[in-house]
Amino acid sequence: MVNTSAPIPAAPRSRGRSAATPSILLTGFEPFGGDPVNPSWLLAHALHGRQIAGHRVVSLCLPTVFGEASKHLRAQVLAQRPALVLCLGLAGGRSALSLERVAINVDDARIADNASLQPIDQAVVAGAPAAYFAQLPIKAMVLAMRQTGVAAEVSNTAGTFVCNHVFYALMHLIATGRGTRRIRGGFMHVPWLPEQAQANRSPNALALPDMERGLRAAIHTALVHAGPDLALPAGAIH
Ligand code: PCA
Repeated sequence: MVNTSAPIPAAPRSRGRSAATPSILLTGFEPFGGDPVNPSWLLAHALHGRQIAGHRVVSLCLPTVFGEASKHLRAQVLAQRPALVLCLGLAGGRSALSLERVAINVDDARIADNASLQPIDQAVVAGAPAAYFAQLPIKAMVLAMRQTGVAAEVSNTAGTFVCNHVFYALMHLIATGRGTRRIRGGFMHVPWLPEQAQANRSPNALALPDMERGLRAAIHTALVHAGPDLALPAGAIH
């Protein structure tokens, strides 16, 4: 596993005028599992083309399909060579923006994906490490999100469905790809929108503008935070 306490370098900045503007790849997912919309894509789409800390946001919608999603992500990362990749996904029922700490090498689908695939206990990448930590200052990002007034937390499981699959594939690509080691990557789950929560009889929701405000703060912090992550207690007892 990657050492989570290693200092995280500041994002590389372009020097001369001719250097291309550094970029961020921000992904969301298409709707799945009967939900008519996926707020993860609404959020990513809302930030497409924006500048954050001197970086241009490029947004990409991933299919909620095992294999296909990671293939699309890989192609875009290798073509774009962003400084930061942040993938977003919906976790209906959660009450806060959830920055994921760890991706695990398991696909175990409780429901079928959008191509009717339902892998059970398969490796995301055969023979690869059991897990990778996000390469982001997750505690500093959680604090920055909370300071905008939005509920935010560290999550210690991204599940075993397509989100974890994509997160793991991203971190494996960064760790093993050609010239990809300087790319920082991670994953954030987002709650239902209020109307989705209501339809699912859940009290847990966040409004899109609140999530967008938190997300922008999180991205900004990911880009400007240098050195070790903050030692903020944000773990879980169970
Ligand atoms: N959430 C699912 C997959 C796509 C999405 O937005 C998940 O948490 O795995």
